[in-house]
Amino acid sequence: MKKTIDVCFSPALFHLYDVTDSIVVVIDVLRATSSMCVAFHHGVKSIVPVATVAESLSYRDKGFLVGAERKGEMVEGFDLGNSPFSYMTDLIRDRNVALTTTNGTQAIQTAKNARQIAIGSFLNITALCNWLNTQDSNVILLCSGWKNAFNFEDTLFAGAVVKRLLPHFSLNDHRDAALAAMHLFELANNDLYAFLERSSHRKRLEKLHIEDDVEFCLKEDYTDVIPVMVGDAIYNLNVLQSI
Ligand code: 3SL
Repeated sequence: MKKTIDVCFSPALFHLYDVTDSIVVVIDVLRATSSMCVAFHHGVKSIVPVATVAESLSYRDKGFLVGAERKGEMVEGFDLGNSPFSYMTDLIRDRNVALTTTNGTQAIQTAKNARQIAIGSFLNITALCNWLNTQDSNVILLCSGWKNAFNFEDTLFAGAVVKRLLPHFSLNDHRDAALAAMHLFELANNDLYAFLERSSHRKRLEKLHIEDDVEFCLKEDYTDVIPVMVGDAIYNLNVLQSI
């Protein structure tokens, strides 16, 4: 039987999905899962996604670097925020990081009952899709959205993955989300950045003068890392497999 691929537009809808036999790919293109991909590309050892700022800070005593984003900005007193550019540094090599962000790390928590959790972004799309193809498992693409609401950028990425995987996977006959995401991606494909011009999060980040982050996060294949959750932390699968 063909494996299935499905899309969940928001963590608030996630209870409708049967995740126990699925790999759940958590998506927060702007910017949490993009920054995680960059961090693993630059040698971070692990990332523990946590819900609250206080929880993240508590990891400092355990020797972790601590990261926190709220309202798009790094929380004062933390080592790291949520810009992919802040993870392009040797300072994170072989370090454990605790991170909380507004939606991305919360979505990862939401997916905790999945058979496996992987982290997706345009920055690792080809490596991720190649890996998903080789796995004997259904796939659910979980969009982090914004505070439980739909957003464009995560849906566009989900659509890009569906388009790539569809020849090898079948769609859930009872749901339209995967097809809708793919159609949206096809509509936007020529210029994702322009397509997102009026989108809520691009506007939010524009106000913070971080359009560069948006442009960067829409680039395909910056890295071949596949971050996966093991226990409470995320690791680079390529590193785990080489041990
Ligand atoms: O929502 C999140 O988790 C963040 O990625 C939001 S932001 O891009 O850092 O504002």
